[in-house]
Amino acid sequence: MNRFWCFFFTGAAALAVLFCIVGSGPTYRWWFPGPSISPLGAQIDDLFYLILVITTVTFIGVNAILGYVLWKYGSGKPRRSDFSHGSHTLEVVSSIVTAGVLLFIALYQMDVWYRYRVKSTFDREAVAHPVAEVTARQFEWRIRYPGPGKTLEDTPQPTDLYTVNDLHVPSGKPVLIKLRSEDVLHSFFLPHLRIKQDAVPGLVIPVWFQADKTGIYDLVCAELCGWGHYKMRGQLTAEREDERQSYLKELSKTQFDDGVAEKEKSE
Ligand SMILES: [Cu+2]
Repeated sequence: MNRFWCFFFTGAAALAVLFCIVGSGPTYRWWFPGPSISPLGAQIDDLFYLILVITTVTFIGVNAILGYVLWKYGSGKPRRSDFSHGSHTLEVVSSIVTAGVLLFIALYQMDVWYRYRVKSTFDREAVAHPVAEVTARQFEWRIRYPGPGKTLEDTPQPTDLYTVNDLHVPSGKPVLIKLRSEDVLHSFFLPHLRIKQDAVPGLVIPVWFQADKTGIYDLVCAELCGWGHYKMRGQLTAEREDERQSYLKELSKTQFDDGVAEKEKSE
């Protein structure tokens, strides 16, 4: 019975590791919805796995020591505890090692951070022609596209096209959206691309990404923004440029339809 706590704590830690291994496998996919479809996302995954390896090794190491101590002192006759000031050397070594690991991660991730966040590194073409303005509000994504052949302006234009919860972007090249919020904090999250950016009231935040595979992907809100947070489920449609153009044309037809059939107009 005295060794119960040893089994309890090491067992719980082993179960946690086991769940993570099984859950991350292709059967359950608790972590990522498949491999990243964006080149930057793949780099972000590499960082994620690097940090995961470091934390897993630390986790297993710490629990092994805990298990050993519980095993060693968890049996035998109860005895008086030793009084100890601790070990100065051990504290210095563990502080330096921890600082070293953190410093390494901080430096190692800078390249990815730089590409993702520093405006001067953004693709020039994408910056010059943002595909859309995405405005988060309780509880939907409002999307404003520039009219055909137009460039997105900061303020709404009569030729702009509007839709909700469906963001169409061309695949295979970097695109930029302008992210805003109308009310509270939201978070623009494209899990398949590993893109996540807070939408902050009062700010217009440029977000760039590149979907290399055509398809329909999740666009969700990753910030608990009110009772209807769960309803902010949109989609990202990555398609060929010509498909996107015909989508916009269709959208424009619907939006500017005055209810009079074409035939009647010409009469
Ligand atoms: Cu939200």
